[in-house]
Amino acid sequence: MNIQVQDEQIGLDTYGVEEIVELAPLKLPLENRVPSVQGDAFDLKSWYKAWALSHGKTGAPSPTHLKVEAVDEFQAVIPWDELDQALFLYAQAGAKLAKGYPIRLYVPDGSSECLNVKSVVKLWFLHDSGAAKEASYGFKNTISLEEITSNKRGLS
Ligand SMILES: Nc1nc2c(c(=O)[nH]1)N[C@H]1C(S)=C(S)[C@@H](COP(=O)(O)O)O[C@H]1N2
Ligand SMILES: [Mo]
Repeated sequence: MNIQVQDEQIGLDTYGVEEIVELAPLKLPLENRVPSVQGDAFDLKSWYKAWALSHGKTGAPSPTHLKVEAVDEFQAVIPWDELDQALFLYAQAGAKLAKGYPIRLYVPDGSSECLNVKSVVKLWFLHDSGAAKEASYGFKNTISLEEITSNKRGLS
């Protein structure tokens, strides 16, 4: 199963699990940051930097949010500030994930456990300083457009 990664300032790529893991500069046991769950994980923010670099982008501004979408259309939009400890679980006991395949997001210092999105297949790195300052999550089309874009821009 493929994972799509997009950033308007960098590009759009499609990776398999092995490819996305290969790009990661910081791999670590998930339990280092999420003591209750074991597995192999990689750090989100250093992955993003490495990905930007792979496109020749060094001094690009940080995203404002990460949006993830899962196979079941569950999605979350999370402010960049909540993601310092965020990581993706990609294997457990040397095997692909039985629950959460292809990769699962964990946000240890996030505002809710509901942000630990399973079966992530799309990552959008957003640059939208007007977007919500609080994380949101839910099934696609139940999360309102207002929640995603927030601050009621463009309505007047
Ligand atoms: N893809 C996907 N990820 C998801 C959900 C979901 O419905 N679909 N539910 C979220 C919610 S609301 C919670 S509380 C946790 C539950 O994680 P668990 O299944 O490991 O208990 O997963 C989150 N990740
Ligand atoms: Mo939840």
